[in-house]
This record gives sequence, structure tokens and C-alpha cells, in this order.
Amino acid sequence: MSKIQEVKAMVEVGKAKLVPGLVQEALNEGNAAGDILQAMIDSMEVVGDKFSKGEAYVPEMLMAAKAMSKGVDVLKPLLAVESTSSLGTCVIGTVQGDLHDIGKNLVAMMLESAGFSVVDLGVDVAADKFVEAIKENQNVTLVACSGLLTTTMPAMKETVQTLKGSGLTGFKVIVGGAPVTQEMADSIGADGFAPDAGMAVVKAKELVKA
Ligand code: B12
Repeated sequence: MSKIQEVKAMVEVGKAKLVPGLVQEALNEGNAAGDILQAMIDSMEVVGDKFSKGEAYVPEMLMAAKAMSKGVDVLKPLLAVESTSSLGTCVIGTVQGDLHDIGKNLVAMMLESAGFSVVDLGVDVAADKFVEAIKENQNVTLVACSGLLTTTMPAMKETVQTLKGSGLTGFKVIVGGAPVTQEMADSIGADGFAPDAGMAVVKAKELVKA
């Protein structure tokens, strides 16, 4: 088994203590950070499928998530190359009722490295909290909302509508997360959508420079 396959297998079974070392070994073998990250994302897909089939439960998902986070910590310095340009402040959070944060954290990390100052509100963030954060922080040019559950899509909609109806200006709203599509983003009035952390950077730059 290649090191990258070992990383994938150990994330799947939630071995948080083993994963960082294996990620480092995979890097030492010459694997690209992006490929190792993708292997871990694939693992989460596998765990999610098992959950859907009743072959894995919440604790297994949680352990896999912890293992992936530990692996991402090793990759962070390689994925995030500091940028000198300033694109303003991005307020980011996972919408109310939703506790998933791995994707949100990846997006935050990539936006920070692209030149945004990132204010991360965490998970289960009520619409009003996003509005408060815009008032409390200087030069907010982007608000990024993450959501992984179909059941929290109404909270995503409420968040976007609260932001748009707040009377505050100077920022764009980008949304994302597995159940989010371009059509959905358009229908709730978001300014942009991206399917992954890499595309989030491309879209975010496009939005704030427009
Ligand atoms: C890990 C996990 C958990 C962990 C989360 C831990 C954590 N710290 O995040 C825990 C155990 C807490 C959990 C709980 C639950 N989960 Co869960 N979970 C997952 C799992 C396996 C992986 C998610 C993940 O991290 N993926 C990897 C990351 C990198 O991908 P990502 O989040 O999609 O992010 C990428 C893109 O979407 C995008 N993106 C994300 N956010 C944003 C934001 C912006 C602005 C942009 C532009 C882009 C963007 O970029 C990211 C990077 O490329 C998924 C399965 C799956 N296939 O996704 C289920 C899954 C999301 N969970 C699911 C469910 C049902 C639940 C529970 C309801 C289970 C239960 N019965 O309690 C609870 C809900 C708890 C809550 N209130 O939130 C379902 C959702 C089904 C649905 N359609 O609604 C899934 C799909 C599993 C399944 N197949 O059934 N879960």
C-alpha cells in the first residue's frame, strides 16, 4: 500500500494519532500536498457513504473528522502560501444548526492565504451573528457561509436574506457546502458559489474585485 493510500485508510478508520505521521511520510515520499488532501477528502466521502448505508455511525464520522483535521494541520503550511495583497476582511462561518467545519476551515485557510484577513465565527452561527461581525470588524468585503446538511439550507437562506436586508454595504456573500449548487445560491440571493476550497478563492477574488 502506498503512503497516500495508508493516509486514506487511516482517516477512514479515524486514527487521529497515526495520520499526522503518515501525512508527513507521504510528503517525504514526494507526494503533493494537494493530492494528500484530496485522498483525505475521498476518505470522508467513504465514511459518509457508510453512514448513509447504516454501516457507520456518528462516532465514526467524528473520529474520521478528527483524524482528517490532524492531517490537514500538517499540510497547512504547504497549502497556505502567505499573500502580501490585501483583499479586505472575510467573515466566515457554518450556518445555524450545522456543526460541520472541516470544509469551512479549508475554505478559511485558502482565503487567508489568498490575502483576506479571516474572521472565523465557527459553527452553528445565527444570521444575526454574521451581521454583528460585519459591524465589529473593519473593511469586511466578503461573507462566506458554509452548510453541509439539507436541513440547514433554510438557515443558509435566512442568513443570506438577513445579510442582504441589513442595510450594510461593501461586502459580497459567497455560499458553499456539499448540498449547495449554483442554482440554489442564485435562488437565495447569494452573490457567488464555489464547489470547493480552491474554486472558493477564484470566486472570492472575482467578487471583491468586481
Ligand atoms: C465528518 C462528518 C460529520 C462530523 C462533523 C465533524 C466536523 N468537525 O466537521 C459529525 C460527526 C459532527 C457529523 C454530524 C452529523 N452529520 Co455529518 N458528515 C460528516 C461527513 C462524513 C464528512 C464531512 C466533511 O468534512 N467532508 C470533507 C470536507 C472537505 O468537504 P465539505 O465539507 O463538503 O467541504 C468542501 C466543499 O463543500 C466546499 N465548501 C464547504 N463549505 C464551504 C463554504 C463556502 C463559502 C464555499 C465557497 C465552499 C465551501 O469546500 C470544501 C473544501 O473543498 C459527511 C459526508 C460527506 N460526504 O460529506 C457527513 C454528512 C454531511 N453528515 C450527515 C448527517 C446526516 C449528519 C447528522 C445529522 C447525523 C446525525 N444523525 O446526528 C449530524 C448533524 C450534526 C449537525 N447538527 O451538524 C449527512 C448529511 C445528509 C444531508 N444531505 O443532509 C452526510 C452527507 C452523511 C451522509 N452521507 O448521510 N457529521
